Amino acid sequence: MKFVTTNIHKFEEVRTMLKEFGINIERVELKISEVRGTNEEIAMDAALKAYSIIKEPLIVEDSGLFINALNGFPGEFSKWVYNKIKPEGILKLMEGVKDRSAYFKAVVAYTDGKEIKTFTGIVEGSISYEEKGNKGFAFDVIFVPEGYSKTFAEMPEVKAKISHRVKAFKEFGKWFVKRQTYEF
Ligand code: ITT
Repeated sequence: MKFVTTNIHKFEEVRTMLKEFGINIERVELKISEVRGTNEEIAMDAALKAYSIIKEPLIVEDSGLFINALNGFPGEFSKWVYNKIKPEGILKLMEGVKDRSAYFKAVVAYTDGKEIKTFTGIVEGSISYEEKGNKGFAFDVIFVPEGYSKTFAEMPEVKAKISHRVKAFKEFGKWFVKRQTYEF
């Protein structure tokens, strides 16, 4: 199965987990222009665009960090915001803000050219007061999942179990296996 992404971290975070479902993924790097919209709309649009190029069953994933006190910012703009202001810039925006609750969301879109399906995963948590840890990527250094006191960047083994991405891909895995069972 092709996983179309320019982000190697996304790929590495789900590769082993998907093997447990008997799904072997191969990363394909394609520059696809993203539409403006929700993670669902972006993922579905990207899946269809990628399919028109590679013409094989594939998955794409669109994700982001949503901070409640900032009305969901950076959300669908996470990649761009990360490149511009880094976690440091987010911490500045959050100075003096009491409600630090936030969540990561990932939407996986699968298409085989005939059908298109999406699977969503969310992990709740909060924004830390400083950057911590050196594992993971992007906003992992400032995201503390609910029930923990360390950031994702300090606990990759926890992230591998509870992340938005892992949840979304597990839903996909379950659906895909079931679908194969009933296919003749
Ligand atoms: P694609 O080629 O798959 O699109 P991308 O990195 O451009 O790779 P997105 O457009 O979905 O992916 O942007 C998601 C951004 O959200 C990502 O670049 C990070 O800034 C942030 N993000 C998503 N998941 C994250 C995670 O698990 N840890 C830290 N930051 C994350």
